[in-house]
Amino acid sequence: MKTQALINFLNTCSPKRIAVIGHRNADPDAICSMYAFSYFLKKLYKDINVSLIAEDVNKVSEKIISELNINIETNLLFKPDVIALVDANNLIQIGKIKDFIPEDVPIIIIDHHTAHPETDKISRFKIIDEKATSTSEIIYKILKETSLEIEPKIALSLLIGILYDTRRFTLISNETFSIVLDLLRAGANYNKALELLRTAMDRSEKIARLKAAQRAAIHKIGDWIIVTSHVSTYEASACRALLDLGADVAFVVAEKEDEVRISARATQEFYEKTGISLAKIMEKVGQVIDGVGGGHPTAAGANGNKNAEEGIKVALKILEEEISNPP
Ligand SMILES: [Mn+2]
Repeated sequence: MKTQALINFLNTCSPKRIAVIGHRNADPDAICSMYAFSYFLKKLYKDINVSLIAEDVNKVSEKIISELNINIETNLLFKPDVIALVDANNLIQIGKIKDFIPEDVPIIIIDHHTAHPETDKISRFKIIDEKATSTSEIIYKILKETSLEIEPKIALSLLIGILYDTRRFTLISNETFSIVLDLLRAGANYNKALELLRTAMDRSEKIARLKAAQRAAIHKIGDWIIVTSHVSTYEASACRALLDLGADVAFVVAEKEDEVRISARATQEFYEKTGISLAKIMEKVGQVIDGVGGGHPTAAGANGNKNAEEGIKVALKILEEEISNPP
């Protein structure tokens, strides 16, 4: 981890005010890593003013924010000396806040998603670790390398971020358990973390998942079952539901007025056997739908504003080519 370089860079900005910005529909990893990063900044600089900002947050994050008493603002209220994008690596992901970012403010990026072509263009400093299971894990390492004490509340929030992004320890790296053990020793309460992540599924989410199944189109490519569908919202949840039903890869479109969102999920087995990364596919799909795409090898998405059908066609075409011509 380039922690010392990060500190050196921050020092050159002599920051008094820092904006820590997460992606739209901020999930618990985004919220918890932003929160732990603000703790790091406050330890580093006395009297610093740190704002945590996300255009909106998802349902489970709402519960965490109120339980842990984290203050999240929905837009920039002042001109910061530095902007830190956390759990995001490009400006499209932060939604409307993008339009309020002053051009002359340096941006740093701390993230674990597959790097996006925009990442280098917009950032003056970055820590990108695609192998990290979560951005929370990266922040943990930053705190460790600075030998800062991790307070129980910070340990709990990092544990929540890790639990969420690893889907409760299904997508782990070898290191994850030792990090978690350290967080438990620092005072994180595992049962509390699990409890905060538990949410009842909305009726509308259940309906979206059922509709996605009802409208599913099944494409058999090689030995694989690829499923495409569409809903008006909850496209990521619908993708996961289709995987549970037996799809190896699922693409679900959510379209409303001038907005197109496409979510993509693949099983771990699909990725291991084919080496095909959905992040790369969705990057191309993002261009087709006049927006941006990316993510992880088995979980990715794209946001844009047109050509939803064309986007799906392109995704299927790339999959077909890559499956029939393995590298
Ligand atoms: Mn994350």
